[in-house]
Amino acid sequence: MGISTGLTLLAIFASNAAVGDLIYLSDYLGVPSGSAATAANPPYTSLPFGALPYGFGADCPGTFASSPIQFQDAGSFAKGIGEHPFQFASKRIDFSLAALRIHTTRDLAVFTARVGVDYPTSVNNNGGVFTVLVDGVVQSQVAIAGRSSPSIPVAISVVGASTLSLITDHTGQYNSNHMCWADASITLIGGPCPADLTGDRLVDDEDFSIFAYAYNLLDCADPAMPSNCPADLNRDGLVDDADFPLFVVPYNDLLCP
Ligand SMILES: [Ca+2]
Ligand SMILES: [Ca+2]
Repeated sequence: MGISTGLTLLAIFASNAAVGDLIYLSDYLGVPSGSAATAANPPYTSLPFGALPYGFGADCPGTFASSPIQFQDAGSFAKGIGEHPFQFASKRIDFSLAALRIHTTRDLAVFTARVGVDYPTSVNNNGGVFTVLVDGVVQSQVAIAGRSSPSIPVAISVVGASTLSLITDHTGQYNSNHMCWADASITLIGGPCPADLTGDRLVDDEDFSIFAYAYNLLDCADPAMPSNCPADLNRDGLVDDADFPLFVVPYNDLLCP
């Protein structure tokens, strides 16, 4: 079920991408908000090293709990990712930033989250280490002793990076150990660049060929049209002569603002 759900989420996200200042990574686990993940969901995420495909929560603590993430010192959070390391010691989600980048017209800048152990669904001798990798290099490592320990904010640059990995390892009791990345998100910088149809912040020949393909199809309702009809730059349902100047001016400039 993961792929179709992911595409639905993607369509919702893509329509909002140009106006938002951040994206929530829980929208890319490929399961509905409030649900525990039951399968790996490429292309946004993968579960490497033989990680078991469950125990990840979208906007919830993970595993079977559907309640919001809640830290004793910081209240509850509408968005976030829960990881349940369970007896297998380590949970890891790899986000493909390249895959995410195609669906925003701005630059991915900084990963931010508040890490802690979910208070209602964990016990006090749960706890562990939260590790953030960018392109396989450790950028942050934070230990939380248990659900009564203060939550801690993390902020890591992902500018120009390909992969963001969120790893939890339990050091305490593993049963009901719900280690959470509350508000896990990536802030966006730079101006919107809708003529960049490939998400690489350049408006070049690659974008031109995508635009030309859409221009020949004309109608956004054509089944062959790319999802969400990105070449329809004035959003009137057609890719036609009205869109052409909106494409060709940034094409001449090459660089996004
Ligand atoms: Ca481009
Ligand atoms: Ca149009």
